[in-house]
Amino acid sequence: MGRSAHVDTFAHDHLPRLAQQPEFLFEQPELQFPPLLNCASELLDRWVASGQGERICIRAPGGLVWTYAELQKRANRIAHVLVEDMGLVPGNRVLLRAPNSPMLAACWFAVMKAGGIAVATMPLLRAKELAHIIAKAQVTHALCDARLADELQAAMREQPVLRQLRFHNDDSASGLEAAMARHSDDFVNVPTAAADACIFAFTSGTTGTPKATMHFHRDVMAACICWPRHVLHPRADDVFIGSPPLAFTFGLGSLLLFPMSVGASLVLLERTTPVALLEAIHAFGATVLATAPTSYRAMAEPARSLRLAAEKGGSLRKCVSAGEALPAATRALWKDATGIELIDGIGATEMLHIFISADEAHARPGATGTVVPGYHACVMDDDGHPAAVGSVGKLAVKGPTGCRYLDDARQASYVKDGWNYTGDAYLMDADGYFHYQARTDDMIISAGYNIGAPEVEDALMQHPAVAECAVIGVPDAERGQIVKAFVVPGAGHAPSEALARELQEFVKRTVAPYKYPRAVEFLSALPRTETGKLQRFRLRAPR
Ligand code: 3UK
Repeated sequence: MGRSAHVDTFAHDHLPRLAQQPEFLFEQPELQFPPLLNCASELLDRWVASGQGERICIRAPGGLVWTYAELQKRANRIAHVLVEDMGLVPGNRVLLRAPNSPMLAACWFAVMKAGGIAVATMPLLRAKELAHIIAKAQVTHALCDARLADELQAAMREQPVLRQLRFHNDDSASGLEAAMARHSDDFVNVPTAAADACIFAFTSGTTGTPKATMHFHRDVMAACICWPRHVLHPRADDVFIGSPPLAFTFGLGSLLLFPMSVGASLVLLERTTPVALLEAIHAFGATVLATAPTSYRAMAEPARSLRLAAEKGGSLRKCVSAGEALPAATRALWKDATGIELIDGIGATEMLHIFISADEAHARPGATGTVVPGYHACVMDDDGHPAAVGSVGKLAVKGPTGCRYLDDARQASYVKDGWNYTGDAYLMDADGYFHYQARTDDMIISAGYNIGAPEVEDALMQHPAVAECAVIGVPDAERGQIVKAFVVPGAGHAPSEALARELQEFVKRTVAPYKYPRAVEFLSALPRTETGKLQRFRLRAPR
């Protein structure tokens, strides 16, 4: 490993002990990284240096178009502001707060160039959550969209460790844009080590307090190599679009890093409701779409008349689903509406990106896919031994990326014997396809039967009256737990006793009858995180 370029050694000083780290595997030639590596040089500067700086990099609504050279100049100017005006030294943590936007991308690369550590945050976070992040990561600097100033300023008052803050989207003399104008658009990147931390990604926190995961420059590059090269197969003429925030590593990879790793272009959208996203796909001629399963479900009907797919005269050629289990019903619905077979992939903040997936030619309904080259995956029994083919156990993975929690006792439950345990119950079939069952703590055990909530949800979603649904186990004196379904009725369907009974009978006819929801409750919406993930714990809480 190269000598660290970090002057502020906070990240290094807070790595999990070596014995508690996962095993890292670099089995392929393209994963042999040099000792010095700065991911901004690889993903951004490389294109300009090779004479391709005029390629289009970022587009956004309102007609904004930045070439690779233009993005580089902005990132360079911001890097100067960070170092010369704000006193950043390599290894400092820089909080980023903005909706998906070109300036957020420029700020992210500026932090990489200056050798800092980017701590991107979800736009909807409040002062309390921001204060937790600032304290945990000991954030010293922040670059923030002026429209999101209030909550950050409130958090800063509580956490004086954050000393330096600049706003962009700000016309004032003290704003970031004015400061950028005073600096050169050339910048010599800090020669970071491949094993220097460059991002702290906070988990989306569907349970417990959010954890910070640490990733290195080499991890970023490994993520750009493994899944994109072996499963997504992006092209230089692709136009990427999607909804996940860049603060979520699904969004960071799929909407910024992966397109730039092949010199493609990307569209950054602030508004990504199903209708807005569909309009943008059309308006920008997007070819690769990344979003969550619920979003595909909501877009399917309106997409039908739009003929989005390249084969039907549109532009779209690849659709990626991640973040939550993809119900077979949603895969079928999207295929029927658009003609496009979804590319499902399971990733995790701890692993940086996707490690099990299947491309459109190898997709199998009900399975996430096979292990992504570069990674190893195994379903383990309760003793930490590989489970028999076809039996349910805990998913364990290892590869070039892995879990490093910042100062967190939960490291010992995610990493055991060198394997990363994602917290998911899976089975592997004889063909090496991995089938998602549930989160390990979401398996429902009712009268001795193991029932995975997603299987019941999938059955319910095949009923035309169901827009969205979620299934949990609730305590029951007689059966231990019973299956309970929360259902959001679709347009034109009103909640009623009769509808509840009809749904129960429908599930009994679709899957083994013992799995049917003995309780049904209607809701107008399901509780979700900003990353689109269902918050089952909020359904479990007595209301
Ligand atoms: C669940 C899935 C079944 C699973 C993520 C792609 O979701 C991401 O990261 P998070 O840390 O959550 C991880 C957990 O989410 N999950 C994600 N994708 C799938 N379950 N099928 C899927 N396709 O429980 C996993 O352990 O928020 C996804 C890329 C980067 C990411 N960070």
